[in-house]
Amino acid sequence: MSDTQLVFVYGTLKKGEPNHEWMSEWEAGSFSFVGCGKTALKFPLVIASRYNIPFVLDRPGLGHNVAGEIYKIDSAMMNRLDELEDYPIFYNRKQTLIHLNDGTEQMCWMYIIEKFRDDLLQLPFLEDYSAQGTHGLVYCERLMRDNPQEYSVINDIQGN
Ligand code: PCA
Repeated sequence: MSDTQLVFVYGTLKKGEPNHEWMSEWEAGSFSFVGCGKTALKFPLVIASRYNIPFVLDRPGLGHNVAGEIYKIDSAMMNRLDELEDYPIFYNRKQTLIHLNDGTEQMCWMYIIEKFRDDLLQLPFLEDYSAQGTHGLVYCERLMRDNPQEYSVINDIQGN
């Protein structure tokens, strides 16, 4: 694979989660699993919006060392993930240090929300996301969304 970058996924892109196929069933780009790990810094990971979307909020120091998976991806796959995450309009992405479970560490891209309503910090902070977790907040996939005119996820999260 030429032209590769590392991405750390903590939400619906993880194996077994609702958007993993976005990566695994797309032939035009490549990805390979590197390992599991945790963010070196603590971050608030919350589930929010009417579609129960997981978000890491850009407030390092709050919350937990978030668990996730590291993938090596090419630039076509990076573009593909950016499309899903609506980068840079909704999620931004930043390089952050990840401690891998094998004891090594790597700087990886992570999708993160920079602009958000203050009261999202009142939500429970998760450490290891699963759409089917005991929180009961099952993720609503894009294709299943009702997309009413009066509701915008971005405005909801950003508090516009
Ligand atoms: N997808 C990205 C960010 C949040 C989400 O659901 C991920 O899994 O890391």
